[in-house]
Amino acid sequence: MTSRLAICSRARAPRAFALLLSLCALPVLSFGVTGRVELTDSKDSAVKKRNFSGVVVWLEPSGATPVALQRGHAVMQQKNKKFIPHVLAISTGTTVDFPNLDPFFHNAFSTFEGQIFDVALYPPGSSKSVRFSRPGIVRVFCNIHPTMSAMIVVLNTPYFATTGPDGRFVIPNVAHGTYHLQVFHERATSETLEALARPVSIDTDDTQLGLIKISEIGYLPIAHKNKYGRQYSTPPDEQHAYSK
Ligand SMILES: [Cu+2]
Repeated sequence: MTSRLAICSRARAPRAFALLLSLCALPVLSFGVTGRVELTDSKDSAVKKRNFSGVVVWLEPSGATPVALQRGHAVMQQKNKKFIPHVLAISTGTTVDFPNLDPFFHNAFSTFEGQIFDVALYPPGSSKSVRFSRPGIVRVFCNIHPTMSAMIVVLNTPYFATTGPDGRFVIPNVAHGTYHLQVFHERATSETLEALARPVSIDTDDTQLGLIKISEIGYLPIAHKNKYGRQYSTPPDEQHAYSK
C-alpha cells in the first residue's frame, strides 16, 4: 500500500502540494476490515456450489462514543419478479427505494417484526420509498408474487458489508476502537448467529478477521402469507392484467 508520506513526497505542483499537505495533516483514521464467510450444513443448491453470498457482517461500536450513521438512500429493485439485491444491509435511518423495473405491477410489504410497512400496488416504471427508522431484520415480500422475498438488515452502525459469492467481505474505513462483531445469514438460526458474535479490537491497518463458518443446521424455512395474512391466490397473467 502506498503510504501517505510517499504520496506527499511526490507532490511537485504547488497547488497539488498544498492540497496534499492539508490531507497529510489529517489524522489517519480509516482501515479496511476483511474476512471470509463459509456456509456449512446447507441443503441450498447454490451453497452446494460454494456460493456464499448474502451474509451480512457488521461491527457495532461497543464504546460510548456515538458513530455517525450514513443515512442516505439505498435501492432494492423489483426486476424479473425478484427483489435485487436479495439481502440489503443499511444503517438505521436510511431510506430504501423500490423501483419497479418490470412491465407489471408490484408491491412491497412486511408484516414481520423489524418494521411493518406496505407501499401498496404500484405500476411499472414507478418507485416507492420506505425509511427504516429502527434496527432489526425486515423480511420483505410482494403481495402479488409469493416467490418474491428479500431481507433488509437495519444496523446501528456504518460499518458493515455483505458477502459476495466467494464469501469474502471488506468493511471499509473503520475507525480505531472496540466493536462487537456480528453476522446475519437468513438460513442460520438465531442461536448459531449469537454464538458467532464476539468482541474485536480494530487498531491495526488491514485487520483480517479470518474465516467465519456459519452452519445452517436447525434452519427451517418460514412460510409467509400475503399482507392480509391469507394464502396467496393464483398469480395474475401480468401481461394482460396490468398492461393498460
Ligand atoms: Cu411482485
